[in-house]
Amino acid sequence: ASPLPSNTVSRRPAHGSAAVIAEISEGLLADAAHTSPKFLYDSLGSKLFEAICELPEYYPTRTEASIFAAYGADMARAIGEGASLIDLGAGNCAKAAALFPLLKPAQYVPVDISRDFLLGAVAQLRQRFPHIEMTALGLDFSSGFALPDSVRAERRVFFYPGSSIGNFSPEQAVSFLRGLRANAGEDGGLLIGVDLIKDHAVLNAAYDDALGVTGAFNLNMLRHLNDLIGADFDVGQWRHVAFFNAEKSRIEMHLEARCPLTVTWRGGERDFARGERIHTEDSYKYTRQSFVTLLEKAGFAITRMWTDPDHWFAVIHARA
Ligand code: AVJ
Repeated sequence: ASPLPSNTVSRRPAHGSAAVIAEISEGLLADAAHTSPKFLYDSLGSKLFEAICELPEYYPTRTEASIFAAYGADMARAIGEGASLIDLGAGNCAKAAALFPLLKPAQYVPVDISRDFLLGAVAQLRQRFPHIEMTALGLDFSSGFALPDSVRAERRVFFYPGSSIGNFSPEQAVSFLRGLRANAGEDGGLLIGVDLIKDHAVLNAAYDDALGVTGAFNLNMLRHLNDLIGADFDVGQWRHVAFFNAEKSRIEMHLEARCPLTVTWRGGERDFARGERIHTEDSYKYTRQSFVTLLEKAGFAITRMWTDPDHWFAVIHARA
């Protein structure tokens, strides 16, 4: 039991497993240093991401929410009641909870790498929706996962909102989606949100906001790495860099060394020159057509697409 009230950030360092340490070390030691964006989400990182979603510049969350608000009933008709709704990267579970009254799922299965944050959210949700069976899974699903037997086998519908699919390269996305399709079974499906290519200034501002919340979110990864691998990153020596790479159709986030420095961690060490970067996240942007093609490559059959009037964001229902 934690001595801290549940609404405070846990200060207990969460040391990474040997596999996590190996994964991070390998990325930090690569010629072009990189880390997986999943390490952005410790308890504080999840809260900073919630704050990002409130920013005027960060249009994806509110644009997607406007699509759910306008077409939620339509989506529920396409999907049908009584599904097992498997929410990938559920976070605070707010997006799925907003759909419960329309979708009427029999079971809700939120999955998130930020386990403590997820369990807090689910505890509140159980009070509000006592008739929905809830099975929270605190795990990393980014490299594929097997669902436990407690998840009903019939009518599995994966819910993957927020354009989180954008963290995968298109090739990785196809194989990840193939895995979902295999797990969904014949009567299952997918409800997925995807961010669309738009004016580059809009894209850039969304990942480099005036308040610096996205910068804090990115820099917080260094604190998380300090916990996970016993590193000695000094956050003040780094700066947030984010920009749209049009050639690759993705936002890139990096952390850039402000001065020459050395980082040491359990089993490793690296020098960084001034201006040298760690690539922390990609967020791929698609056209409606390019994303439909990607879903079809993964074997899904598209039933419906919903979008906002500006075509900034799309929500798609696909059958396995
Ligand atoms: C949670 C992956 C959808 O790419 O927009 C927000 C994460 N990174 N601001 C995104 C993020 C910087 C977000 N996803």
